[in-house]
Amino acid sequence: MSIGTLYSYPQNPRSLKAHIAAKYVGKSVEEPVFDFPAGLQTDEMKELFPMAKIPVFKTECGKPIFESNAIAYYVAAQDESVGLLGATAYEKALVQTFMSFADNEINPHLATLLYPILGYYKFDKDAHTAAASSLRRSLNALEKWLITRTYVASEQVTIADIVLFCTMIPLYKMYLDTITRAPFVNLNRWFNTILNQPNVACLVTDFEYCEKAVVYDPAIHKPAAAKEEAKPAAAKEEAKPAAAAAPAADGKEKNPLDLLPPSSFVLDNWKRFYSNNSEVDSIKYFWDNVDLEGYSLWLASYMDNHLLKQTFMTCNLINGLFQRSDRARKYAFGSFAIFGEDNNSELFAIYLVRGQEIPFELADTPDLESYTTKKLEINDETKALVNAFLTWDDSIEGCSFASITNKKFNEGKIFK
Ligand SMILES: N[C@@H](CCC(=O)N[C@@H](CS)C(=O)NCC(=O)O)C(=O)O
Repeated sequence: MSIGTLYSYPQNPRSLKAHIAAKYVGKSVEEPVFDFPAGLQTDEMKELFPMAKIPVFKTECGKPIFESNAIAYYVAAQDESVGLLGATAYEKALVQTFMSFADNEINPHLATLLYPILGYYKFDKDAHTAAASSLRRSLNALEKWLITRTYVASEQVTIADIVLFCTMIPLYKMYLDTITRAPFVNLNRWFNTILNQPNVACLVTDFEYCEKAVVYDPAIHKPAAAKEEAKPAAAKEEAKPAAAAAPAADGKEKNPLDLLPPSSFVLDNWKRFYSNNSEVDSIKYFWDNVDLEGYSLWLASYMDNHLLKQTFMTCNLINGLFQRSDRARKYAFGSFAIFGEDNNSELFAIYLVRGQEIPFELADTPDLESYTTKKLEINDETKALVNAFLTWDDSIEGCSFASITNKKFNEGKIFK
């Protein structure tokens, strides 16, 4: 029996919340084909749904409900004995916790990260970086919460799992690729558990985990006309490339880094020297030749060391970063080092980059957002650190990792 009508667009993850809840309570929710936004502009619909966003819901007696969580809640409340609302006062509070968490601690960051790709928002590099960091904090919190729990609020699926799951679908489809999600073992297990619930699996039939994160590219991700209509009014601005690329005489756009004053230090020569000579000779070559006006040195410190497990997995993490940083090879050299041992390790890197900022091509990988980066002022301590990253051997005179870690060097990888 239908308990009401949902108005939305097909495959809207927000509407999915109500459809899943309906499966659990054994009711059905109608969802006729709907012309959005025109369908919300009739006098009747304007009166019922002043916010004019979808999804919206009319109960079988014509009463309006808007906000997708509230719609799903109403559906779940059709049979409280199923337990979707939580059994005790405490569980009910946790249900609220994770519905709010999905809306406030996941969705806004997801929107900042993914909506530019979908053509809904203008890309903003600073906002993107901040959102990636805030999202990681939220994912870390969920990861910890789920160490001892199968579901977020109860011993069984609740509406909180459903809401959080639906909110996270776009992340698992587009952002959390194999390597990025690898540290979130408990969160992944939870997501997969919900995905495979029969009441979910019968509705989410085309889900595929993201293998490689979709990265914003100004040349590809222009706002599409069709999508323009659905996006929030405040976001209706033309997307522009984040890094200003300057037109060259031949009409092709040049990377701003190629327009910097020429440098005496040739990155390719350095990479070749480093590959073909001893580490000790490389240190000498490096400091004899490096031009720290045309280039800068950076320390990158991985922020989620507590999530690092076996060293080979950390190597995969680094390899993934290297793959996704491919277009930065022309402008950067890096040395990555893992310290400590399995389940007790730390990850750091040193980058030499063209210019005085981390190049867009490097910063734009989702991976680098898991690191704090600090420009190195050159003094004896930082020189010793750079030398240690070039030799991976701090027993050599003039090489020392002591300023960043007291753990022993374990394994390293070079980005060149
Ligand atoms: N918090 C609301 C958000 C609804 C929402 O943003 N809907 C989008 C489509 S998924 C929309 O209608 N956007 C059009 C607009 O912002 O004008 C909910 O969860 O229902």
